[in-house]
Amino acid sequence: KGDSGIDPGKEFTLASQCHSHFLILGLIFSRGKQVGKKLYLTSGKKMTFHGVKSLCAQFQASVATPTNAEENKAIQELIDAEAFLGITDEETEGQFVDLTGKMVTYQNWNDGEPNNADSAEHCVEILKDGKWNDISCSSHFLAICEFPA
Ligand code: NAG
Repeated sequence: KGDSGIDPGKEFTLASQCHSHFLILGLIFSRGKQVGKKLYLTSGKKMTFHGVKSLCAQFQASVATPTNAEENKAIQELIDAEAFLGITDEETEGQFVDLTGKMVTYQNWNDGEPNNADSAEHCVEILKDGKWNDISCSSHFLAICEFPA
């Protein structure tokens, strides 16, 4: 131990563990965008809603859930294809909630949506123009995770 009372070996281990977490984030997520207090990271890969949820959960993150026009725009600018949002009406048809079960106040539905086509659309995709469409949770769209920045 030095004068500071801190074991330099321990300090080094903590610092490198911290850096290795960022390295792993960089291997999984190809692009990111920060807006206000949120950081959105995308893997650039398409997967089912279940897949996106588990990917994000592995990093203690949630699925991208825009709560205002600025956040919605940030997500739109991040993607080059449709992506899942962290919003579903799986529990009660027509009641769209975030992954904590809270009713979503900000919504940006495309004209005529949500229409629950074939009575089988309980997830939400953001289209390239930023508008939302309800869609099957087992379809494949880009994964975007949301981190509190
Ligand atoms: C369909 C969409 C549906 C949407 C409709 C709007 C799929 C599988 N289905 O193509 O969600 O409500 O267009 O016209 O993308």
